[in-house]
Amino acid sequence: MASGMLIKGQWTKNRNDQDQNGKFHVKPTTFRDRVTSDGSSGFRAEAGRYHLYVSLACPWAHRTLIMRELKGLNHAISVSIADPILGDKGWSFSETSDSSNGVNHAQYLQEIYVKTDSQFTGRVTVPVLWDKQKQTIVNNESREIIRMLDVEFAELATQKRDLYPHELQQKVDDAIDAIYLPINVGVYRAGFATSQAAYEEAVTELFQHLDRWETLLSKQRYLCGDRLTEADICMFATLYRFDTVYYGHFKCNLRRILDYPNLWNYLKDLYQRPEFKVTCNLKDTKHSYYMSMTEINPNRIVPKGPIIDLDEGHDRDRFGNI
Ligand SMILES: N[C@@H](CCC(=O)N[C@@H](CS)C(=O)NCC(=O)O)C(=O)O
Repeated sequence: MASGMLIKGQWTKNRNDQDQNGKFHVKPTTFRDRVTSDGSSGFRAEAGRYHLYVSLACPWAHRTLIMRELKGLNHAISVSIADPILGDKGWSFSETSDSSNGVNHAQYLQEIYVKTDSQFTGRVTVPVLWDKQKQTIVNNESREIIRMLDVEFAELATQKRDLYPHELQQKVDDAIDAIYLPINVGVYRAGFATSQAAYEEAVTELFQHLDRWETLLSKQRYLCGDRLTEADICMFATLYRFDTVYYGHFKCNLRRILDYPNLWNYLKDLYQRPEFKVTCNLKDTKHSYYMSMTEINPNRIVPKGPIIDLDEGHDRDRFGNI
């Protein structure tokens, strides 16, 4: 993805995400403050104070939307959805305007970053958690945002489920770590590789890890056992896009998720829950990837297929219905 970046607060189109060996790297995100339930961090969890900037195409942003639904935090945290296609100036809000909900009246996401730090240097990414009170970005790292929504906003949540249960915390953190580089980033490492060797390394590792989770999911319903956790949200966002986008567009084509009985049924199981389904938009996702990333799809043709049905029955109730 080479839409551009900010350098000292100025938008530039010069950007390179690959090293000299053609390997794609993700640079760490910059805004890492935390909302806390007691306000000790300077950001207290309060209804109406925070806003999320997301794209429906983006798997990282998707995590935050799912968590917001699962916790029943829609009343507490508002959302702006970016236009599907990542343009020359990055994510924009022309169609589903940010001004319509009166938060920042921003046309481009980059304005939010510059408002927070006029000298900002880095990629302008979704998701973003914005503090309407302090007029600043709190955090732009999905893994940390979902943890805050889950744990720190718990008192505001209308759904009292805990996706980071005490007895599973280490397991959840380990699972999120374990899937991050080979799977969540792995699809991008394959898709954005600019050398054969870098591509093959990424794709081999990706499928080795999918194979391992396939085996595990033959014995248990969820990644960390018999309870839905944050780790499942992180896995879901990648699996959901796999057969439709990553298989073709990113050449992750050793197998489809459809070819893995357990991963496929696990994906359908999660997708069919209303809190997941309402956050899903495959049409926008597909258009976004195929039309934004012109360096790997220069003619911007969006494939018609594949024909897959995430609503067909699944077999995961065999593990018990939790
Ligand atoms: N590590 C970040 C990654 C976020 C990210 O890479 N988002 C992509 C969309 S999928 C983005 O906004 N890209 C814009 C760009 O790179 O210019 C997170 O998990 O929140």
